[in-house]
Order: sequence, then structure tokens, then C-alpha cells
Amino acid sequence: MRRGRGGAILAAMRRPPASQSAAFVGLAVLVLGGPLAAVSAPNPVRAAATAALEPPTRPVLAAAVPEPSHEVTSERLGGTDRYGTSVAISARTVPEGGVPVVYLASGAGFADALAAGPAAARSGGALLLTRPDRLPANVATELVRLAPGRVVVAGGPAAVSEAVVDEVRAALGPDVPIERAAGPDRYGTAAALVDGAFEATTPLLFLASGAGFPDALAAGAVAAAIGAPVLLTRPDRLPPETVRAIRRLRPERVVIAGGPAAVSPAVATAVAALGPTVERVGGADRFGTATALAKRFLPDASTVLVASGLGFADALAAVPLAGRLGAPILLTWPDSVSWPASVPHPTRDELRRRAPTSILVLGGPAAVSEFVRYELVGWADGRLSVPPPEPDYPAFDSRYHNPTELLNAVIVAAIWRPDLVDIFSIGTSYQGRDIWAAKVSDNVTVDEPEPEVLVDALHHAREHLTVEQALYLLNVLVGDYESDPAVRRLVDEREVFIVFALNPDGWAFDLGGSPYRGWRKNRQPNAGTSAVGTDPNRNYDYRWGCCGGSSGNPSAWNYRGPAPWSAPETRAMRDFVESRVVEGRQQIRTHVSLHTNGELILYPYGYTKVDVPADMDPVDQRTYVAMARAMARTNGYRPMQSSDLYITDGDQIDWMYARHRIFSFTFELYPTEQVSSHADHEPPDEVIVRETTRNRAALLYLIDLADCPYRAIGASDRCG
Ligand code: 3K0
Ligand code: CA
Ligand code: CA
Ligand code: ZN
Repeated sequence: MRRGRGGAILAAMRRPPASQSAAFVGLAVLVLGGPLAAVSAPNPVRAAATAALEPPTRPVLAAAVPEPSHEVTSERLGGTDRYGTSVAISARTVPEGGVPVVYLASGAGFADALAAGPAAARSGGALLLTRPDRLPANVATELVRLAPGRVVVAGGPAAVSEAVVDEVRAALGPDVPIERAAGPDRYGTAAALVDGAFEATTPLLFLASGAGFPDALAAGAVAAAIGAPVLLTRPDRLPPETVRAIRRLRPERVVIAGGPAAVSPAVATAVAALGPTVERVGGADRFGTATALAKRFLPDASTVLVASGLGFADALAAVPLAGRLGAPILLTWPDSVSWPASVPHPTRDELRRRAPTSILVLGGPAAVSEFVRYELVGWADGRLSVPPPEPDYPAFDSRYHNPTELLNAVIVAAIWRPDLVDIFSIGTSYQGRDIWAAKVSDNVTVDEPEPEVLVDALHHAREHLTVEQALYLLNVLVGDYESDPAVRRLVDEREVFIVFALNPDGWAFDLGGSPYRGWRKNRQPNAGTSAVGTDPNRNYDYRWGCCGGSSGNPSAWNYRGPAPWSAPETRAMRDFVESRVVEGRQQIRTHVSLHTNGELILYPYGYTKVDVPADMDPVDQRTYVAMARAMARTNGYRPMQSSDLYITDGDQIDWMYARHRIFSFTFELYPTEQVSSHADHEPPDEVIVRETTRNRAALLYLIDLADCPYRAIGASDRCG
């Protein structure tokens, strides 16, 4: 936190590195005096905020995160429920109040409201929603503010009861006429609404299915924007009321919204028989149809409205707003936490093409999440990238984030909260891929004297779930910041570094199999053999190759490499961790390396079965056991010393503790046992949410303890 600390000191603290440039490494060595400087007993982080250091320059590789092509503002029009949302939309549609007419439709179904929208737009009016039996108080208040010349109630008493009409009369007084536009069914009501608002001889008329909301919603928006009516049809048959309305309006052209599954060819034929030319504007699904309508009729609008494609409730009242702004409505999936393709491809591609400057999201966060809202912005301003065909997960595992989707998701978090998220690269892999990381903290661009935490994933290529776990943590820290005081405190008082995939080459290679190759190591060639790859988790330099916990054979799964730090990926990790030594003090206090599988919490050492060898402080050992047990209580994993699984030498956590006195753990994620041929390292995407959520408390605990891990054994006095 910035509070109570001097700006000069803050400005002087060093930023994390983003490159392995010679200049950077030189600086690190200069500052540290070599890694061994950090082996001394831990000291309070607070003591680090002392002498001034040169402010670091902006990391070079961070330039690989694209800059926005232009500014895109995004706004949410939402209330606590659909009625509140209709009020918020109305307030935006007619901010000045005083309208010739207000249309009032039931919020319990979609048909009447959707047909009323273009009618309201045509009459310069607004559209509000009501409960069938009761006028919500906030809607009554908005009705009074709008001060309409008259009120049109959409539908008969079954849709909007007489009791509601009485409440409207009570709110507006007896002089405001209230009329009903109603037919025997939704088709008749749509026709009646059109009758009341549109004269005969209309150049253009839209026809959409009355069986579902998405096409009528998207058609309503473009119809409202160009002053045309919308009629509804059954998917397979043109209803008589609709026929009668078309005859009266005598349109030159009828645009059928949606593909043949939404509105059948038989309906198109029946419309053509009435005289107008028929044009079909549709896509493969609701997202494609909304996009096609927007492109066809409002190709240049710089404002777009976006609604959930899954539920109608929040967008119903938006059609008059679309009319007023000349803006189309596009559709999205509601949530992105575990669904990389939250913005469907047609919508994504249209946002990229159109590059709008303003996005209005319809409904509250339950309808369209904040992550999706900022994903929309990222597609509109060019900061997100369409993944190439390779490397990718197979369709049955599409909820895993492929490398591009992973970076997109991190960028979305940074678009949402640039004050909390900073993206950088700790270096590059053997094949030159960036190893992406994020820092999460308040005042994120300032290196504040706050305890630091490191979470990293995917040392091992096939351990896909670890990437999702790292991303989940980012989602918690950013997404729950406003709503969960505990999360907010941790983000404010810690600096959390997340490395999402240490081994991007191995990952890309693994995804090239069918479905996977089961690859573990990196993709570095080995001299004198065709065997490829080093196990990054045997390549750290502490007691490297000492104890039979790795192999000297390049074809082995646990090949340690020809020398410690021979792998560029482990060097990047080393350089990053060493860069966190400021004024001789390692800022990182707690760490977890994410792996699969086994449902285990492992702590050092791996190189020896001895619990408390000479290179481990006995108090540290007790602290390790206490922390591992505390975390295991929250996630049901089994706590144990790393060597209890098997001897490992040159692994990350031994190095983190031995060289930096960081309380460093390996989490082996779900499952405990192999449940199918490839499921030991690659469980199906259905489990991602459950198995990453499972570690929420453990990860937050680890972040919390970073101020003084000895709190775990009630020895906070050791932290001075
Ligand atoms: O710290 C450790 O003991 C690491 C265990 C890890 C490894 O590198 O062997 N287990 S894994 O490879 O199955 N993820
Ligand atoms: Ca901070
Ligand atoms: Ca710091
Ligand atoms: Zn592993």
C-alpha cells in the first residue's frame, strides 16, 4: 500500500524485469552481489525500503503486449434485476425526460417487449418492463420521470394485469391515456404494436422468429435504428395476424432475420407470395445472425450494444436505445472465468472489423461478467489476438486456454484493472517464446515495500491444469478485489507474481499430439543424441545431480541437463527470483510451483530423506510442516516432504529455499490417480472449475503468510 510511505522511496524501488537482456542481468548481479548474498536468515521485508536505487526502465519484452489501436470506452447499463436494468437503459435512452409515449411490456417473457421496441423507437418513446401483476417501484419512478403523453401496454391482461394498469394510472394521474396493444398471441400482439406505430407503405420490414429472443432482439435494434417495424413469425408457418400486418404495411422488402432453422424456407415463400422481395440475413447461430444484421444495416456505427446471448432478461428494453444511438446489438456468452471463447467468434470478428469506440453492455455482471466486458474492449481496440490454428487443445478440451488464449486472458485482466495488473515476460524459452508473467498488487507499476509471493505453473509441459490454476488465481485476485475484503487486503498489502507457463516450448509440442504427446521436458536439443529436452525441475543448481534424484541420460524423463541452468527457462526463473533481491533482501517470502498430479503439498528438501539436514533451519522445517498442513486442511491434499514422494535433485523448491530462504512448495494438483489413458496429467476440461476453485483458500493462505511465514507456528517474533 502506498499509504504512509514516502513517494521517493517508492519510486526508487525496482520493478520486476521483463527481459533477460545483458543490461538487465548485469544490473541484477550488481545489485545482488551474487545469489549467495541471500542465503542468510530471512529479514523483515519492511527493512528493504531504504536507500535509493536507479528507477528501472520499462521492460523491453513488455512491448510484445500490443498497445490499443484506439480508445474504447465501455459502460454497463444494468440494475439489480431486469426491471432495474430497463430503468437504467431508459434513463440512458431519454436522459432529458418528457416523451410522447412509453411502452410498458411484461418482463416475464420476451415476445411483447421485443415487438414493442421498434414501435417505441419509431414514436420517440421509451420502453419499460413490468412484472405481470405488479409495477416495480423503480419502474414507477422512472415512468413519472419520463412524463409520457400516453402509455401503451403491450399484450392483454394475462401479460400485464389490470392491477398494473391501475398502478400506472395512479403514478401518472388520470389525464395520461393508457391503451393496450394486444392480440390473441405474441404474433397478434406484435402486429397490434406495429399497427399503432407505423403507417401503411413501409419500405422495409423485419421478420424474426417469435420462438426465441436472440434474432428478434438483434433485428429489433437495427430496425429501431432505421425506423422499420419488426413482426414475429412461427418458425415453420406465417401466422394470420402477421399476414394481415404485412398486407397493411405493403413493404417493398422483408428482411428475415436468422437462418432457415430459425425461420423456415416455407415462411420465406409465404412472405414472397404477399408481394415484397424477401432477403434473408442470418448466420450459423444467434451470434452470427446478430453480427450479420449489424454488418448489413449498421456497418459503420461506432457504438455497439452487447447483450448476453443466453438470456433475454437484460436486453429487452434496449431496442429503443439502439434506435436512438443508431447502434446494433451484438451477443456474447455471459462469462469467461473458465471459458476462453466467451466472446463468440462472429462477435469477436465483428468487433475487430468495426473497431467501435464505445461499447454498452446490457445488464448486470450476472448477465455479462466484467471479464467479458473487458474482453469485448480488448477485441475492439486490438489488444487481443486470434489464436492461430496451432498449438491448440482439441475440441473436447476447449475450455483449457491455449497459449494465445492464456495471454488474452491475462491482457483482459490488465485492461480491466491496469492499476492492479502488470504484464511482463521473465525471459524467453529455448525456441524464443516469451515466458509471460503478471504482477498483481495495488499501485502495481510501483515496486512497493510489500511482501512478495511467487506462483508459477507448467514447468512440465503436459501439466495443463496448472496453467488454469495460475489463471484462476489471477481471476480471484482481480475479479474478487471489489467484492471480497480479504482478497482486497492481500492485493493491497502484497505483491503477487504469477508465471503462467514456464515451459512454453514443451507446451506447444505437447499440444501437437493427438490429443497430446504426454511431453514433460523443454524442447532443447542435446549434443550427440536425437533425444530432446531437459527436465526444468532438475536443472536448478542447488545440489544439482547430487543424489540420484535425476538422470544424466538425455533420453530420460528427468534428465537434468549438461549443467545447472543449461535450460533458458530455468535461467529466466533464476534471474527473475534474483531480481527480487533488493538491498540484499529477497522480497519473495512464499512460493508455490504448480504441478500435476497426486493432490499433494510438497516441501523441501527433495534431495534427501532427512527431515532437518544441516542446510535447513529446524524452525523453518516446523514452519514448513505447519504451513503444508494448514493448506492441506483447505484443499484435502496430502502434505509431505518432497523426498517422501521420491528423491529429486536440482528441483526448484530446494533451490528457492536453500538459496533464498523462500518458503517454497510444490502443489501436485488433481487427480490422485490416473483415471484414463492421458488423464493423469490432463484431466478433462469439465473439472477445471472445481479443481482450481479447490485451491482458492490454500493459495490465499500462502499469499497471506508472506508477511511472516513464521506466523504459521506462532513465531511472528522471528520476523522482528
Ligand atoms: O518438488 C518436487 O518434489 C517435484 C515433484 C515433481 C517432479 O518434478 O518430479 N512431480 S511431477 O513431475 O509429477 N509434477
Ligand atoms: Ca502494491
Ligand atoms: Ca516490492
Ligand atoms: Zn510436474
